[in-house]
Amino acid sequence: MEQVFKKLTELIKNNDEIFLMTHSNPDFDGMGSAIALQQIINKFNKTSYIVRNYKDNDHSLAKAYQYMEDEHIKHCFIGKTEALEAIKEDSLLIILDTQKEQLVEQPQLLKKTNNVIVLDHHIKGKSSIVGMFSYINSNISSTVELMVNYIKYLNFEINPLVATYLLIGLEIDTNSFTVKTTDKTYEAAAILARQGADNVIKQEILQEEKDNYMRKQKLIAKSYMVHDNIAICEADDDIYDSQDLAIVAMKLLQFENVEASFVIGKIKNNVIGISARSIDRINVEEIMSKLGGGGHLTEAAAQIEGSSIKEVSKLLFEIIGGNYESNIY
Ligand SMILES: [Mn+2]
Repeated sequence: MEQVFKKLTELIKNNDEIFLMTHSNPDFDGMGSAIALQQIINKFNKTSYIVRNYKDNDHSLAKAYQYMEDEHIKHCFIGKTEALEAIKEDSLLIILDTQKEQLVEQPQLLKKTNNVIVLDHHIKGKSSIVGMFSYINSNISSTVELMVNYIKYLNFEINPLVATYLLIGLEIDTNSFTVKTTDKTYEAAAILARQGADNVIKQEILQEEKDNYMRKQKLIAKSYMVHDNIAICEADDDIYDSQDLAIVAMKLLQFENVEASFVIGKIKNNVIGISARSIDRINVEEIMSKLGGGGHLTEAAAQIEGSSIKEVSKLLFEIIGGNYESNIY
């Protein structure tokens, strides 16, 4: 990884204007990493912008942005339309926590510059962005883990609040240190704790509105088992946040005998989302890719336009139906 960090540092130092972008519907792994990287870039006295969709209303991230304002932590966001106007041909664009063009916050930015760096921890797919420099390692738990190693390499002191965001990202991506967690992941957590990551602020940020919690509980109650080891939940007709579907899918893994979970719900008026999770024996990435989605062995998702929840459930059953055992190894 040292070579990667050397090269990354060199590229940052050689560019005066840098754009940072993660996937749309950002989480603390992608956005936390972008915020941390911006802090590093500030240290090198370079200008950088984090591409942000101001229409996003993720409750926890909104709290995180507010804390940054309150604590006067230097940061610089740019709207996804403004970024299109601001980026120049020779600007450096760093993509974090995804490598798929269709998943980034503003795909059109990729057409504006050829100076693209991709830093990601998802399995390399066929349609990955071709950057001038990429580091994609699916053996690490999260983009945060990569970022913490970079911080360590630079001997950089990160703001305790940002360390807190990184810890949240690490916890979310590893489902609280249960998936993809290695000794290095715990080491990253230890570094963040040493840099002042605050467990009280972490809890405050992750606290949610009771109504929202109850909505998810209802979905859990609606779930049923298939093949004795797969939990499926078909949501009602309300529109859900895709992250909430993911949280429910994750929760379902906590129940006895559940080896994989699929949560199907409306995420936009004519878009059905499926969030899939597994404890390891069932490859949900394989299943979701058959529905046009993707992800990891243990966490994946798909979005289907112009279908109903029932129709999507049927499609899922066609895949996991009779020969679902082929997905077990
Ligand atoms: Mn991630």
